Amino acid sequence: MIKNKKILVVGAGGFIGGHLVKKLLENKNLITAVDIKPKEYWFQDYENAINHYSTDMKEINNCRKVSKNIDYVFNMACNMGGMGFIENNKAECMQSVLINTNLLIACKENEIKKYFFSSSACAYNKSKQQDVFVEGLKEIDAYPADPEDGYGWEKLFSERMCRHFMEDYGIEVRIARYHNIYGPFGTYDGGREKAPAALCRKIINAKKNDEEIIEVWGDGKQTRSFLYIDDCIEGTLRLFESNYSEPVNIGSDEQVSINQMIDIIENISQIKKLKRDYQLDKPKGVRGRSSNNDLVKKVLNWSFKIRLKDGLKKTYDWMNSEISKHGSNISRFTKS
Ligand code: GKE
Repeated sequence: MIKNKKILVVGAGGFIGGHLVKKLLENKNLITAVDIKPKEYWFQDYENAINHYSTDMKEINNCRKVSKNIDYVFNMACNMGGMGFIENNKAECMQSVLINTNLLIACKENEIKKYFFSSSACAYNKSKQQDVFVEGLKEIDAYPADPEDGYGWEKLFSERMCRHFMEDYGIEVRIARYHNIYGPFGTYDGGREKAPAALCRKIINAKKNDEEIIEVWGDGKQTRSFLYIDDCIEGTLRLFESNYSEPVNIGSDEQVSINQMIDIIENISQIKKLKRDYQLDKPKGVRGRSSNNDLVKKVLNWSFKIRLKDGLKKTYDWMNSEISKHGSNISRFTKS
C-alpha cells in the first residue's frame, strides 16, 4: 500500500473520495483534501488531513494551487449521481471535463508523478446493455463509442485526455471504470442517490410509517451489478500501485434485477413483502449491466469479496441509524 506520500484527493468531500482519504490516512500519507462543497457538507470528517480546501476545481488556478509539492493525485471529483440526476443534468455532468482537463494541465506544470481518474461503467456502449442479465462488459466494449448521454461521454472523453497526457507528457495514469458503488456514508436522498441507497431508504421509511407499498423506477426487471465501497477502495489502490495504465473494470459480476435487490433488502429489514408501484416514466438508464472481471483478475489479481446481501446489510443498518437521527430533515447525505 502507498505510504508516507504527499497525496491530493479531489472530490474528498464525496462518497468514494471520503472512503479513499480515510484509507490513505490510515497508511500514514500526507493528504490534501479538496471538494467544491463547503466543509460542513463533506461526507466524512478527517482532522488529520494536512490541508482542506473548499474550492471549485473547474478553475485552473485552483488546480495549480492545490497540486503544488504533491506526489500523487486522485481525481474522484465530478458532478454526478444516480440515474435520476444524470438523466436530467447532462450539461452539468459534462462540465466535469473542466476539472479533469485543468487538473491534468496543473499536474504537468507541477510535475506530478502519478494520476488516478475515476471513470464509470456509463462509458460503455449502450448497445451492449439492451437486455436483462447481459454478459458482463469487457473493457473493449467502450468502442465503438456510444456511452450514456452527457455523463458517459464526459467520462470517456476524460479517459482519453488522461491517456494523451501520459503519452505526450509522461504522467503515469491509472483509470478505473466503477460499476455502481454503494455503501455507508453515501447519498441516500435528495435526487443524487443511486438505486441501492434509494431502495433501502424507501423500505426503511415504509417500515417506519407502516406503509405497504414502495415506488420502483422502471419495471423492476432491469439488472445491474453493485460493488461495495470497501472492495472499490481496495481495487482502486491495487490498480494505482500496479503498472497497468489502460482503463479497467472495478466492479462486481453478481448481476441482479432490481426486484431481486428489493427482495434482499426486505429480508434485511424483516418487513413483510411490500407492494411495488412500478413507475415506467422514471429514469431507467440501460436495461442490463454487469462487469466482466477477467482483465482485472489477470492484471491486478483482484476480485470483489463482499456479496450484495452483506454489503446491503451494512448499508441498510447505517442508513437506518442516519434516518432515525435526521428523519426527513436535510443532512449532508441528502443535500441535492
Ligand atoms: N436511483 C434510483 N432510485 N434508481 C432506481 C430506483 C430509485 O428509487 N428504483 C429503481 N431504480 C432503477 C433505475 O431506474 C435504474 O434502472 C437502476 O435502478 C439503477 O439506477 P441507478 O443506480 O440510479 O443508476 P445506474 O446504475 O442506471 O447508472 C449509474 O451507473 C453508475 C456506474 O455504474 C449512474 O447513474 C452513475 O451513478 C454511475 O455511472
